[in-house]
Amino acid sequence: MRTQVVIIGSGPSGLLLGQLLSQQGIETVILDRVSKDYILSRVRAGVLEEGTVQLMEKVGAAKRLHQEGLPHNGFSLTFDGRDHRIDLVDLTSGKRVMVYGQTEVTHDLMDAREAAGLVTIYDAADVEPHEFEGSGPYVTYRKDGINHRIDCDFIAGCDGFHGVSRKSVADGAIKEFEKIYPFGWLGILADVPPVNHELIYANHPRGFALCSMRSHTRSRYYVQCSLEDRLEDWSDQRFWDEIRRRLPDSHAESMVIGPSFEKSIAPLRSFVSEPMRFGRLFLAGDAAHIVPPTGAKGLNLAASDVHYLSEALIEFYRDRSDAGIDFYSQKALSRVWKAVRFSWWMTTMMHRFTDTGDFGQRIQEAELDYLVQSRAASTALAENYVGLPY
Ligand code: RFL
Ligand code: PHB
Repeated sequence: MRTQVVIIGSGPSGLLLGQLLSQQGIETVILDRVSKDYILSRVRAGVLEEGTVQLMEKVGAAKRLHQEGLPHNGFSLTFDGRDHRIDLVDLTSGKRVMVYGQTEVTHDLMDAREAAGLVTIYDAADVEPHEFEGSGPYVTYRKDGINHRIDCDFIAGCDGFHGVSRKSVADGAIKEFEKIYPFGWLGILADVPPVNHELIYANHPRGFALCSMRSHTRSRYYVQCSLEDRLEDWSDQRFWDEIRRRLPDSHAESMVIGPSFEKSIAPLRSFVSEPMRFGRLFLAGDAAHIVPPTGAKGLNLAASDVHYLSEALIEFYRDRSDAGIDFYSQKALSRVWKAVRFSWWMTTMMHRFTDTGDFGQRIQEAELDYLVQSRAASTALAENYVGLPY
């Protein structure tokens, strides 16, 4: 088989790239090692920047997002018994975010791809990119016991942090930057109405907590937990008791509780690999970088990466120019590092650290106090949260 661009990974970055390219007549094949149902069972991000929403509109996959998504004009920061609202619209002259689950984004993009009759091969085993440093790259994989090869012009590695694309690059050609945080997030989904109409990010002596949502009847809640914790340690009752302790009384008292139907623990890390291009192989999304979820940036960075990458590839096919692809890595990384910085800062400000001592604790308190007193500091937070311009 031959195509123009092989996309490894059918997560949001791969699917969005596929739509952006096919709209311009560029042929793609998407390969994923797992099934469609498995991808749709993963519960992940929930907050979309306006730029991400606009990309969904551009590829004609935003109908349901506009029907069911919840526009949010602000969120709360609670700490030291205080409840401070960050008014995104006021602080950013009219910008807001959209609460709409990544699972739904993925679903809508899969539907758009299917409607356009484009090829996605699920359950593709042993996917491997080859010869991307030369002019004739190809990808091999195995499906139902049969070996396949797809020749192509370019390979897009959209296969997440554990994918094969980044690992295929020669050791000396890549530089990795990493920070592991000494805690994780325990998250649940439950069909109970959200405790507040906007998100609450809570800093508490017992640890961070986040109250988010998927709809008016479905809540997504998280608590900071130890990396040693196992899911069996966390009954629903323990979770509800713990999150209520970490919220101001008014919210704790009004929180509706009920059985969870999803529960998982995620470790927190910051990670960037440079560059994001190796000859005819490009990395995008979590394949190239990971941010802790505190700033709600992971999915949004995946979207901005594929925006830059699609523009570069479209320019290549339309103008026969390498300028865009030569500049892709630098352009994407410049936005990536700003989101990495913001996510690290939000994480540092909102979590309990056992390793920074009393000094670190006082610095955190001063940071929060400054943030709520200074419009300039609140504006910097709001500007990053709604997403820096592309
Ligand atoms: P994905 O979604 O991981 O998709 C990669 C796809 O590649 C496939 N794959 C392979 N296919 C073929 N061969 C191989 N060898 C392969 N290896 C992997 C996988 O099966 C998969 O289908 O990466 P992508 O597309 O780059 O998307 C990135 C986002 O998923 C991620 O950044 C976000 O979920 C992060 N994130 C959040 N981001 C936000 O913007 N806002 C949020 O509110 C937010 N909340 C979160 C989050 C991540 C979380 N976790 C998972 C820690 C909350 C949580 C709890
Ligand atoms: C979510 O709804 O899953 C969510 C929201 C905001 C975050 C992280 C996750 O910062």
